[in-house]
Amino acid sequence: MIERNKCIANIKAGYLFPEIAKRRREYAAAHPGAKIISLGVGNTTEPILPHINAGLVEGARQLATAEGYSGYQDEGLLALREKISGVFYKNAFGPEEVFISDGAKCDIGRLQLLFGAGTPVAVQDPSYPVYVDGSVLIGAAGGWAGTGYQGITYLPCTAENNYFPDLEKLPSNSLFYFCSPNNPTGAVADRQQLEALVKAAVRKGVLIIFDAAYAEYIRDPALPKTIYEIEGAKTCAIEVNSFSKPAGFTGVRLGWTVVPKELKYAGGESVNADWARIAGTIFNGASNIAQAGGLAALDAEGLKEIRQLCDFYLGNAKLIRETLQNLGVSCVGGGNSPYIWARFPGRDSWDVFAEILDKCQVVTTPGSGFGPAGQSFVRFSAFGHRPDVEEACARLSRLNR
Ligand code: PGU
Repeated sequence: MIERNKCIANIKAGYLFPEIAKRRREYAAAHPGAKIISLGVGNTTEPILPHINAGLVEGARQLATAEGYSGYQDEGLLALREKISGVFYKNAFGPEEVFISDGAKCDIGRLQLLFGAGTPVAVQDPSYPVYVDGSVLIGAAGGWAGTGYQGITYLPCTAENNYFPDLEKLPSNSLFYFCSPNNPTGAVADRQQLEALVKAAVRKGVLIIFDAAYAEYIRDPALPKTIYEIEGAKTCAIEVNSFSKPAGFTGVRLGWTVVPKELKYAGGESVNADWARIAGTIFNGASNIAQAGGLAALDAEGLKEIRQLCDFYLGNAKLIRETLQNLGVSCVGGGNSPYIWARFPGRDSWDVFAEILDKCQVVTTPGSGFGPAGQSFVRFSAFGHRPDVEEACARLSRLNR
């Protein structure tokens, strides 16, 4: 019979979030009637706001008309690509540099096809698990029959280094996943840090995949919302982004990836041209309805709704953070991001997860699931209905008993 892909044999048995869902189900089965509140997976909970929703509805209505009907839209609607460049990048990119996707996660997985097996990969530690699992899955780092996770360079981001990695340790000619505002720590890299990052990447021949999925949660105007605010970034960075967290599109599915024309491989070939080739070959575009919603999200009224929605979740984040601090738990994040990163010194993350579930019936995410430096931490997500978040905060006081 055909052999199994060795890369699948290399990957850890279960993806982090389904594992958490499984533990929640087991707890619920053993404790019938328990009202469990999830501050675990970062999944949006609030209804899509009216103007953006009207865009989605109109997109669907158009499909039923002779004039408005549309079929395949491989590269994404021209108007949406132009609007993304205008709203987020001051028109620094032509539409052929902005690729519409069905979400950031999907593109994070597909982007690895550009580099293939054996590519050295570096990540911030802790980081969103898709960077590491996606790399192992395609045989980057260790290669096809390779060493799996051992081939990945983990760059610790801890309180000691202000959640910014030691760039001296960044391997040359590698792919480096960098997420700001960070999932899970909530840390946001400042301008100086990103300048150092771009400089190091250019010097070492590193390609940065910059994940800006939480950029709209930044409230401090001094903090960069995109890597392209930094000079030189067009020659060393791809940026992925999403409508999921700013517009509540986690279930609608819409994102984008910027691949600048200036970005070149070692041999001088265009990364943009290859990405256009790959996207055109194995991806048939995001839903036309979702794209109509995206267009509405980026006009003046839609941008107001994005701000309103992010402010709501940031309000939750503030409640969670203050509650934890009042309990004497040291934590960071939550000010410019929807995640709070809480430290329980000397404890195992999964034990803390289990204790919070058992005493408070609140689901969190164990920090060790994001990398070795996440040990002893748990992540609290601010995505939840306000009464649930308030109830969860009230229950957290049971941790002291
Ligand atoms: N990038 C980052 C940094 C994320 O945290 C997430 C979702 C995504 C991308 C996915 O964006 P889409 O555009 O919706 O594809 N992180 C959530 C959900 C977990 C998951 O694996 O999807 C989280 O809880 O970390």
